[in-house]
Amino acid sequence: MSVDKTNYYIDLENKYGAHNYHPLPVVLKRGEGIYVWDVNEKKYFDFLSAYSAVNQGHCHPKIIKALVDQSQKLTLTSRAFHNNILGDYEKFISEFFNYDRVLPMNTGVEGGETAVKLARKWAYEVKKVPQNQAKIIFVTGNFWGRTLAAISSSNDPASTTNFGPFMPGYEIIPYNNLKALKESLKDPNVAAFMVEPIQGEAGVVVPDDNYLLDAFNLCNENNVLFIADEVQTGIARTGKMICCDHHGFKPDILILGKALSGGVLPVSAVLSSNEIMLTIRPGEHGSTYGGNPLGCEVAMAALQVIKDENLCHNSEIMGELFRLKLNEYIKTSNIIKLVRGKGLLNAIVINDIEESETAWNICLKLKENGLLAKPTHGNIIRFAPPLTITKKQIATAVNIIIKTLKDFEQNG
Ligand code: IF1
Repeated sequence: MSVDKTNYYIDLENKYGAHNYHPLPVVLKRGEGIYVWDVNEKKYFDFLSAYSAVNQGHCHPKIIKALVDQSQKLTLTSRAFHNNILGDYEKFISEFFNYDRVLPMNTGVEGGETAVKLARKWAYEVKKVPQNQAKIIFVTGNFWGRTLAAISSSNDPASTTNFGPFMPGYEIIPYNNLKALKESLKDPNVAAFMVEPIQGEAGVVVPDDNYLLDAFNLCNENNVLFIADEVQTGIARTGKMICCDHHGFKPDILILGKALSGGVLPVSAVLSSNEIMLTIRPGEHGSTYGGNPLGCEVAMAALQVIKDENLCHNSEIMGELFRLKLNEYIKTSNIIKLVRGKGLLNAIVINDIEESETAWNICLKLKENGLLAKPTHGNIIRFAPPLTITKKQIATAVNIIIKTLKDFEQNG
């Protein structure tokens, strides 16, 4: 029996790393498809998918092949020079999502920053909003990253406390509230409305069916850009290629990240029209790694896998099966209030106060039983496996979840 090195690795992180996370006490060393293994070779269902970054499954062979092949040719040129990959990628992804153009970045939050800068540029140069008066509307419960521009739009003290002062020109209105949006759109200086179609971090909060399309139409009527942050909901996670596809409209600006590279390396993208995208001219925005040949090849392979393996459809039907099975259990549960989500972005809401440790303790028990998930807030647990999961695997995973919840109800 080999020595359990879990604590060795955790202690190193505690001693030498910033304490900016509170991970579950598990140390992973291998991932393949929907499974991960810890340093003791214990196997787990991964029901977080690195927050929906490994939609295609861990270490997908076609994405890894794209990485390895390109890594031995050319990894980074910077944008000071052209290369033989970027143009093909820009054509591929623009056509894939039916937009005129793409601005390639790296992390999701850089995508959000890019979208905010594009909206402001468009406001001053196309909508003719007076200088430095452009306003961006966000909603309560939003999460689009950790930069100062991102947290300036947050109403979560965990994101904002002692990080001020904050970005001006923002307004925060209630999510899923068209009346509030209509009121805020009366201001002629509004450049854009930025929203997640489903709020991930807030706890997989699904708005009313009509909310997104009505909000999009209100923006259109008021010459305001609709920015969809699909960093977490995009790339087939909710059963459609992007979540807005459930509602039959195309956002003016689309932000993608995470699974755009299948969890292999950071790739994000902002897609939009010529009118909006060309307001940014040479030297006005970018990033050292933005659009690097390695990331482009990986992203094209990652998107192709979504299509080739029909992962939108699989996400939709496996998500329905997951919610069906859990709703069966909920009828007799006194610990779970409800399950909610779309496709394979789901969460259970625990019948307990927000500050309770219940969700965390349930996740510890799930880990013991071979399934990894993490609470989003005190009483909500998100379940988001890779989209390659099969019916049989869903059934096994749901049995683990229900067994764990039943044991928890009886023994705490
Ligand atoms: C962490 C949360 C999820 C996002 C949406 C942009 C970004 C994210 C809708 C920024 C990132 C990540 C960040 C990661 C954990 C995870 C997360 F819990 F933080 F909120 F998924 F819900 N838009 N979400 O969800 O993308 O810059 O990170 O690439 O910070 O621990 P990023």
